Amino acid sequence: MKINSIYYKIFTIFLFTMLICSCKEKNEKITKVTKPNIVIIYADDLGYGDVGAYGATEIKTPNIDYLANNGVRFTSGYASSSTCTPSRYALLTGVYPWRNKKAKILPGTAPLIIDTSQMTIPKMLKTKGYHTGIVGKWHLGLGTGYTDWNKKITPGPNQVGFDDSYIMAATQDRVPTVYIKNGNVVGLDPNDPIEVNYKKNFVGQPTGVDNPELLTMKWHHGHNNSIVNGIPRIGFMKGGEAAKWKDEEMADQFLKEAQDYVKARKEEPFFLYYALQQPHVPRTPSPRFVGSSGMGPRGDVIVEADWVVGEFIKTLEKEEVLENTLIVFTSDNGPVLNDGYDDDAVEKLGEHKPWGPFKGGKYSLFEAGTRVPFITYWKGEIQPTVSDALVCQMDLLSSIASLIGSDIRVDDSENLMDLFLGKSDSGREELIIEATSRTAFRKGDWFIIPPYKGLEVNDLVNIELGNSKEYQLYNLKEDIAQERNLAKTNKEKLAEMIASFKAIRGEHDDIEELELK
Ligand code: NG6
Ligand code: CA
Repeated sequence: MKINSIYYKIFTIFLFTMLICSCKEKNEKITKVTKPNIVIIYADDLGYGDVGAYGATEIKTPNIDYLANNGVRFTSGYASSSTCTPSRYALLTGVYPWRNKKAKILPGTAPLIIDTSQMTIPKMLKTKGYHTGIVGKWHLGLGTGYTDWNKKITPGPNQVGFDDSYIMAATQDRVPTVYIKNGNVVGLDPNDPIEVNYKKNFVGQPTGVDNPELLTMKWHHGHNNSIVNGIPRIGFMKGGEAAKWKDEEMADQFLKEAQDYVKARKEEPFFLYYALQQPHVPRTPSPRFVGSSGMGPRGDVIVEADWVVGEFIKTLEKEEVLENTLIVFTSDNGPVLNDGYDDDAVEKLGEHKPWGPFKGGKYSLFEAGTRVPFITYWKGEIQPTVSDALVCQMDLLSSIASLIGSDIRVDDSENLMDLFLGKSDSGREELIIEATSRTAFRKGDWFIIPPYKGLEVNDLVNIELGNSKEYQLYNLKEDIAQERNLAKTNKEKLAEMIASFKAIRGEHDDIEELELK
């Protein structure tokens, strides 16, 4: 009898423990859904057609494909602009880039273009207890006008919402060619100060024009100022020898920083904006990837970027946070082959079509300029889906806010969280896209480009820019390649589109596109 009652007691305690455990699990599940980690992996100049899951057959991107095939693969996912700075501005602030006149391709010396009082994704996340970090390309300006690179560089990412930052200031082809961690140049020798000037060279410093014998990579257009690691850049730089990055190690360096960030912050909800530098010029794959694509450096750095994505996901898995992390993978603008260096991108392209089924590319108002790979992945939460709904990177701010229970919303940024989670198929009704200070408009399946005076084709990069003296009207459902301008035959639709476009954009002057020299 006594023994029986002991057994009975033990059994009751066991039942209780089980009950408590299952409740705890439930609670954890609830926490999981409301406070996932958020990671945005942002490629630079990666085209719609550069990714296997989006139709590439000549180049292999198994890791990005994994995300696409096990998450939501958007076929109408847009960057806000066909160049970098405006797209990044819109991604982080949720505001159309054409509302900010400073949101244009910036030199490395440009001041910060995000107002420090402005809402951003990381700021919004911080109100809900997130830790926030950025690793990779910034290109949104630093400082207030004159930057002393030898002192703390501020304001920058840390003043617009990032707790931790490890960045390159602008682009891989622009000086200063150094990493900046939380406002300080990494590895700077105080006895060898850095000076940067975008207008004139420093006395006695070699340049791409004067010293072709020092070059390991040849410039084609632009890119003939200071030489760093044998590569001629945009802008002049002096000093900072010990701090200069090694181009071939950049992918590994950013990956390591991103992995370290996850390891350091895995206990708290975190946001990581991981801004890859590939496949922007100069294309400098690690020796491990040289020849990996058979397509020359552009293909090789895409293979490298895909590898980086795979390694990063492995880290999330190893640190046991993959199932609690929403990953967004996308690109800041469409593809370009020759963007200023002779690197065989054109010559070794073969059958590969970086622009996918679309017309145009980087700098263009046509679809390939802004329609990019756009993937959301969340292990265990998102079911594999393909969505044709219209979405834009600008929508992430309000959408993520709604996911984590924040009331913060920004007008231009639509809350499409259900769509991002694969639980809805309704997206935006309309979207204005930008390309080097010009704008165009999509509503439903229709797309208009107002008349612009600039070149129709930029011969240097060999890209159709979308300029025409006449209005252009396309039906994207029937004419994905934008070959049939219906402006003259469907005047009613044209008038309707112009009215809807103006209702958002307002009256504005036509601005001529930037000149690539
Ligand atoms: C252009 C550069 C191009 C690239 C681009 C910015 C020249 C001739 N071309 O001005 O190489 O750097 O700016 O690219 O200098 S982006 O992806 O950051 O927008
Ligand atoms: Ca870019």
